[in-house]
Amino acid sequence: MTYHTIMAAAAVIASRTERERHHAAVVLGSGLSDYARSLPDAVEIPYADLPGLPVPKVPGHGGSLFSVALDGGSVLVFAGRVHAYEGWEMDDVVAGVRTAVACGASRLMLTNAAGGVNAAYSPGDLVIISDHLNLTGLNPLKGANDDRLGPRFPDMSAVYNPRLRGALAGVLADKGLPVHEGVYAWFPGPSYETPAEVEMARRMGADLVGMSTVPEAIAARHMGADVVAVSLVTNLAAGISPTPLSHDEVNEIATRARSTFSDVVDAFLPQLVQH
Ligand code: 8IG
Repeated sequence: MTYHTIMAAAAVIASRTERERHHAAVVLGSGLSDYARSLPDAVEIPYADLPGLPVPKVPGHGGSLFSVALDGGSVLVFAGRVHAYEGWEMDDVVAGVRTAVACGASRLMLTNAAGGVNAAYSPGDLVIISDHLNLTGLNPLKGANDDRLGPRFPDMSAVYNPRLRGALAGVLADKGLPVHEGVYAWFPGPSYETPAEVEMARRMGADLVGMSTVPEAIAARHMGADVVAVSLVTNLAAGISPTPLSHDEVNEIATRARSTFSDVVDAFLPQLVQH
């Protein structure tokens, strides 16, 4: 996705929404896309109408962008993301995030479903990501750097903004939910990890394992946006869980956690916009 394409997509968003800029953006993870349907008076733009945006082929991953006005600003909500394991290029994986930042979104909330490695987590818990381990060998910034987007060697010492993490922790605490923070290890997938791989990740400092989020976080920080990310623990990772992992189990937990997730995002969005 060239600079020109990013700007073209941002121009479509500005004209369709009649909003000159957006202040923040949210990316909804697997099984969490339904949240976008609950937004009042949202303007929907299918990804297919946006230059450079990949159109997800996976059922349940959506494929529309929603624009919504809140007190104090407007937010872009991405319902549907694509993953490297589907065969997409890194450039495609981060196209939405780059477009959002080009629209003015200087704060980004990333959400995902993930496997829990930390034994203190239970399926259904939300975990605020404090840092990540990139175990894929992939990087969305590989290749020629476009200096208009950001620097060649961007700092990654605070990918997940401490103030935004604190604000999100406050929302969880207010709702009486467990407040967890943890390190997210990005694996390429699509097979889940072996127990040995989960044990490796745990010894490296991982609390969560997943197949998304990290490339978007890197691309957003490259462009200077502040990032906050949250994982819904839908399963305990292999070897932590006594039973084999199943995608059905993951979907069932995501369905059950849907209303909690919605309540948390609803409460957090105004803070994300005004931060
Ligand atoms: I949901 O256990 C979900 N996504 N890598 N491992 C990895 N990704 C996941 C997992 C998991 N659960």
